[in-house]
Amino acid sequence: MSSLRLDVVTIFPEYLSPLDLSLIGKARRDGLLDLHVHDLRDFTHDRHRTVDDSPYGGGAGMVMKPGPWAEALEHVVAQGSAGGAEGDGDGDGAAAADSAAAGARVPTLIVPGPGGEPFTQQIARELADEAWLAFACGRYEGIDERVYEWAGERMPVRVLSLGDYVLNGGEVAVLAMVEAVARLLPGVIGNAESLVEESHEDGLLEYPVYTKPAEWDGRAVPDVLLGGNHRAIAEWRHEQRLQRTAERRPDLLPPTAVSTVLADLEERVATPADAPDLQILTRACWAPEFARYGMFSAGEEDLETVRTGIQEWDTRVWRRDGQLLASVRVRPHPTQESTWQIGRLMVAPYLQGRGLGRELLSYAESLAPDDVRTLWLNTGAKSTENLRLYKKAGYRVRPGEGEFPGTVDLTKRRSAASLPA
Ligand code: JD8
Repeated sequence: MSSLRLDVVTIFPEYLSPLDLSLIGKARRDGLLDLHVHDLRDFTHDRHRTVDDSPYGGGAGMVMKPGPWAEALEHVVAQGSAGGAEGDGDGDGAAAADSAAAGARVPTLIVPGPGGEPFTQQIARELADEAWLAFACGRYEGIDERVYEWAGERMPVRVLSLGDYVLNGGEVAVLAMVEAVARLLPGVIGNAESLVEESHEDGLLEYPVYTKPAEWDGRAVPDVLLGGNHRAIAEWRHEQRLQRTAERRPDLLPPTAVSTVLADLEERVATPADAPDLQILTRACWAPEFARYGMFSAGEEDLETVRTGIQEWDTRVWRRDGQLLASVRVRPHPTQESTWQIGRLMVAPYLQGRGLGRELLSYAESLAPDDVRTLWLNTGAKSTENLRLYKKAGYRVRPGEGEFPGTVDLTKRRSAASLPA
């Protein structure tokens, strides 16, 4: 198992001592991580070991001198690539051989700075694939700009920011970046499995976690977690992750999950002009049915039939930027008294699984006139997702074949609550 070599240059070497602790400390002892900390002042030649001077052009504070930085980085490159005879000179006595950065002639230099590219989990993954990283911890008002140019002529340089707030130096950022990178290395985190479902790993925030006791301070653990139904637990956790991300970090939501509510879309009563788009949405939504049953039913409707449907049903369409994303149609059941027929509940495939279907159904139910007592649906006998959604919404499958071959009818008594007072 190859080890990642890390060199950190700073005027506060003790600031990095937290990396001796916990999993990162263990990873170093297990040889998974080869960390070397260098004191920038060791690369000065004056009695006061000066690393800073006043800024050209005036202004507050001091700027870090280029000379010591160049010497320090030359030392790092020399030690790391050769694994230097006398060891790597950082006094940790690590044998020369194992400190050579396997296969890398020069390190990738990371310079933390408030103006840098935002550091993210994606960048952490990229850096974890490297063999050798060097970190330059600035202080004062920053490092003389010529050091960035000088280094860029010798090695890859990335200026990274920990976040949109100001720190006094780069050390805290290096601590965070080293931890975020090192924990992705094989063997550092006990069960790598737990890495999978983490925040930012797949873009969503993590789900809430609970442990014993099941009742604490009169507060219960969600039942679904106690039920042992792993599929239900996984669904609940995914829903929690979506909700939390939508609430706290909508910017992280994948486009598919943005605005998973009808209210964000433009709703209209369909007209024959909507027929072409409705035909497309219907075919897209019925394709899985075709795969399942080899029958296409609604998906086979030609444009004229779709237009007829628009005239015979109260068809609602939801668009965003003109794109048809959802539709449902309703009408009084032609043969069953005070029964409200709901049909063609459709959500664009890439938006499915986000609760829009449930919203469409309850909206279609809300359109029922006051005299309606029964709500009626029809779906494929093997359409597991649709059947799960409808049963979850309180519908019961009617015995026998449904209105069309291979389908079932489902009904639900209209709840007193939804009836007018
Ligand atoms: C490196 C010097 C201090 C910054 C004058 C305050 C990262 N997210 C972040 N915020 N701040 C830093 C950071 C700050 C640093 C240095 C990183 C080196 N300072 C300077 C400019 C304004 N002082 C950071 N990553």
